[in-house]
This record gives sequence, structure tokens and C-alpha cells, in this order.
Amino acid sequence: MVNQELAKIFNEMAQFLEMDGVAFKPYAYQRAALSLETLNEDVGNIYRQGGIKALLEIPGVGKAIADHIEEYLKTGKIKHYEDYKKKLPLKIDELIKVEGMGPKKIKTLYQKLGIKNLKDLEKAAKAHKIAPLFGFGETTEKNILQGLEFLKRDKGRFLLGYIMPTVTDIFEKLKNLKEVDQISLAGSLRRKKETIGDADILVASKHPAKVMDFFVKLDGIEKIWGKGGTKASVRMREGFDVDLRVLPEKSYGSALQYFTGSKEHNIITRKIAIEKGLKLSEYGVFKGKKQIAGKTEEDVYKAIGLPFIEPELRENEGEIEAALRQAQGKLPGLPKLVGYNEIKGDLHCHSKPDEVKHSKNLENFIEELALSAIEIGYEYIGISDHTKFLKIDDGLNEEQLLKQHEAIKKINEKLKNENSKIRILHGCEANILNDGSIDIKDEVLEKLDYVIAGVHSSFKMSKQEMTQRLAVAMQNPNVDIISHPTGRLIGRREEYQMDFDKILEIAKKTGTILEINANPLRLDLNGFNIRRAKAQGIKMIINTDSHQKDQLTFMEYGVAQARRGWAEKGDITNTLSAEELLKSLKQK
Ligand code: DGT
Ligand code: CA
Ligand code: CA
Repeated sequence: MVNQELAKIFNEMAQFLEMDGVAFKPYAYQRAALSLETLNEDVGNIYRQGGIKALLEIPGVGKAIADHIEEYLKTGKIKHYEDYKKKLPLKIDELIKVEGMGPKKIKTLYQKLGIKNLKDLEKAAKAHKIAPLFGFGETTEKNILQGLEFLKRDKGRFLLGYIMPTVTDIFEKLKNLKEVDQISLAGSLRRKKETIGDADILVASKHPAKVMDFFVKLDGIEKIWGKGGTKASVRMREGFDVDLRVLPEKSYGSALQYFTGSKEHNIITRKIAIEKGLKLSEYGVFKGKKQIAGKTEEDVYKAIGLPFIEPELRENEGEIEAALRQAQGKLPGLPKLVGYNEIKGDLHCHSKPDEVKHSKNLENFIEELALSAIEIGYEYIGISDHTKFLKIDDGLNEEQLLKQHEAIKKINEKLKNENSKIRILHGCEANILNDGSIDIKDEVLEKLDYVIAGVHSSFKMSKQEMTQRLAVAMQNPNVDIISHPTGRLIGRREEYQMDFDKILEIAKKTGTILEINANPLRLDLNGFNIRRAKAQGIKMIINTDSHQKDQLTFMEYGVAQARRGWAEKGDITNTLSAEELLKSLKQK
């Protein structure tokens, strides 16, 4: 989609502007980029249908950005951006991914050492050319080398939430094709891993050639790696590959089982088949030459004596043992995973705090958000803006929070009069300061429906200090939820150092809820930590941390992560009704 191309350009523009020390603008460009990345509708379509005016309706798109979008759609270029690229011919999107590298540092490294890309950077760091530069030093150089290692580990993988909109688009087009009888995602995409190597799609059809022809002609394909009778592989403009396989109906289920993986899971299922004197392959389950299953996945698992195993669990991390126990009537069996449609609300939504500050249009956005929540089918939606320590994000102070509180009360009354079923809850996402104290006074926190607290600064504390910092925050009786508890950004920033077992112990003791942040870049807690938390009986809540109403759809990624962490309905607080939720929040 052109959305992703523009997002990439705007992200880079933000970096360029920041290099030049331009105030405010970089943030605006970044916001626009994030908005485009997650927009489901093609920006080209929006523009064709409604012109500049329609572009201005997109969250985060102002006049200057709208003009840039128009210019790009008309000419394929944005002059302002091209000028920058000429002046600073850098692989900025690569360099910025290295933890600790900001735009200013990138510019200095280019001017002093001619560093243009990751390769140059690694060479310079290894030759100790960076440490002596003014403002850099030994630690920075070490951090850069570490950051580079971290990047390599995740190389060539894409964030699930980043490729999903494009894949969904392809999926829908294929699904509508009359020759397509059945269709499913497969591979890591179906298992909902947080990063994806390539996208796999499976189709059952009696006319594979027609499906293939249609597939390789889809919009947005940059290169066709290969196209055979039943398999094709293409590179999308966004940089990731899509593999399509077409099968006859009689082996669709076994192919789906095979191509869903994981490889590790498949190795064991095949072994189990062999132990039963059967053969399991992508073509079916066979007894001698006779196919005994293959049409559906359920049949395949049944034929080898197992109950159906949800794709999110198929990592050979104990799911087969659990399935075997279940088959023998023993406990514990497979978990009954929390369902994608069991979520009743979202408590981590940012509004437009700058509007709170200037007392204008405050209600509009919150009402819009409430309407989106109704459309999703939620019972409640929680507004939780940043608080005062975070100046860059227009963090609210005590007085402004109280003002917002009154405004939300009014909106709730209005909604009630209109017989609306939605209820707006009011919280905040306060900052956990270095000593574990919260940047908002307790008497104000007490007035809110709930309080989320998170670490947004000083990430590089020692393990002991960070554990203590979080412990103090959780012991505050007003703090209900810890947002993005480990602070990792996938492929960009490691978790901060802390004793997670200790954190779980204190969460349990204090009744503090841990967040499963659904933002595709965070997914924090991740599956592994969710499973650890669940084992300790810790309650969790899946929140989107949305900064615009489009991002409410991130919920799906959060639920997927919860499922990968074996979470059941009872583990997840926002499967409760509004009444039950408020009651459980009061218990702390
Ligand atoms: P990715 O693409 O790296 O995120 O991960 P996957 O799991 O999507 O892997 P991919 O695309 O290479 O292959 C899709 C599925 O096909 C994989 O999950 C399991 C199956 N598969 C592929 N190659 C093999 C293999 O050599 N042995 C077995 N048992 N299964 C395989
Ligand atoms: Ca794959
Ligand atoms: Ca593949």
C-alpha cells in the first residue's frame, strides 16, 4: 500500500527535521507516519474520493502533510524529502533502529566520519573511531555495538501488526475470487508470532492456475520470485514476501496443519503418527497407502489421537504433552484460550491532551472514541492520558486531570440520556519516577476510576534499582495497572533490567494488574512472560495504548499474544463487565 511508502518517508522526514533542530514538526511527521502505518484504507483511494479535504480527516494529518501526500500521489516524489536525501544520503531508517542512535548523532557521525549505513557504523565502532568524538564516549560506542548485535538477531523479520493490513487486503481479494473454495493464513502469521519472516497463505481450489494468475497480478507486488502450478512467491513493496499454496480439498486440512507449523510442533506430531503406525504429511494422514484424514485439521489431529490444538500454541512448548494428557482424560489439559471476541473494553486510550490544556473540543474526540468503541461492541472505554512528567506528550497535571474528569462525567451523562450502552471510564497513565513515586498526587489519583502507571524514563537503571522502582509503584494503593511492564520495543529496545519473578511476587501480594500492551511494536508482556504471570495467578489486562481511534484495532494483536501465553478468560481483567471490572479495581 502507498500508506507504508508514505509512512516511511514521513518517518525519515521527522529524523531530518530533528537533525536540523526544528521544533515540534518532527513529532507531527512521526504522528502522521504512525497513523498511515495503521490506517486500513488506502490513502490513494481516500484522496481520489475526497481530495485534500478527505486527507485532512485522517488523524495526525495536517495541511503540510496533506500537501505532501498529494504531491506524492501525483508525481511519485516529495521535493522537500528529495532535497534532504541529496544533502544527507543516509540509510536513516536503518541507522535509527540502532538503540541509542538519535538523529543528531546520526548527522554528526555522517559529518565527522562519513557513516551512511549500518555497515559503516559497525566498522567505525569496531575501530574505536566513535568514542573519541565529542558527545559520544566509550559507553555510547559500546551501546552502539550492542544495538547492532540486537538488530542482527531480528534481521529480515517484520512486525506482525505492520504487515497485517497488507496481508488482510490480499487475503480478502483472494477470498472473493470465485475459484477459491477455502482460504487460510498459515505459518507464523497464523500462529500470530510477534515478528514474521514471510507471510504464508493457503487456498483450496479446483482451478489452481486461475488463482495463481490472479495472485501474481495483485497491486503492490514488487517482484515475483517464482510461480509454479500450485505455489507462488512474491515480494511486496513493503519489503516482505508472501507465499501462496493452492491445494485440492482432500488435503487442505493436512496442508494447513503442515504449513502452520511450527516446524518443532510438526516434528512431534509426525513422530506421534509414526508411533501409531501412520504417516502424517502435508498430503494427509495415511495408513499404508490409504488416506484416512486430511480434509480438515480437526480430522488430522483426531486421526493421530489428539484434540485440536489452537495455532497460537503450536510451538512445542508443552502443548503436545497437554493435548496427550487431555486425550487420556488427565489434567492439566490444553488451556481454554481467551477468545478474540471476549474483550469487553479497553482501558488504555489516549485522548488529545493538548485540547484539554487549551479547553477546546475536548469532548469531541472522547465522544468519537466512544462511538468507535460501541462499533467494536465494547461495554466500556477508558481514557488514560500521560501525566505531567512527560512534557513532550502533553502530560496532564492534577488540575487538568480533574478538568478532564468533569468533562468525562458530562459525556457519560449525555450518552446515558441517549440510551447508549457504552460507559467511559477515566484514568491516567502516570509516570513511575526513579524512586518509584508517581508524578501525580494521591488525592487526585484517588478520584479517578483507575490508575495505570508506567516507566517512561531512565530505562538503564541497574536490575536492583529498577525492581525496587517498580515494587514501590505497585505498593501504591492507587496504582491499579502497570503499563508495558518490561519496556521492550521489538527489535529496537531490550527489556529493562529487572527481577521479573520478584515483580510477579509483588504484583500478587498487592493485587496489581499487569498490562499486555497490544501495540505491535511493544506486545509487552510477551507470550513467555504472560505464561509466567499466569502460573503465579497474576491478573492481566489487554490494552491497546491507542493514540488515535484507528489503533483500537490493535486489540487483536494483544489477544493473540495473550493466547500465545496460554491465557484464559479468567486471567484477563477486561473480559469482565463494567460493573465487575470496577468492583475488582476497588479491591486493591
Ligand atoms: P517465519 O516465516 O520465519 O516467520 O516462520 P514460519 O513458521 O512461517 O516458517 P516458514 O514460512 O518457513 O514455513 C511455514 C511452515 O511450513 C512452518 O511453520 C512449518 C512448515 N515447514 C516449512 N519447512 C519445514 C521443514 O523443513 N520441516 C517441517 N517439519 N516443516 C516445515
Ligand atoms: Ca512464514
Ligand atoms: Ca514461507
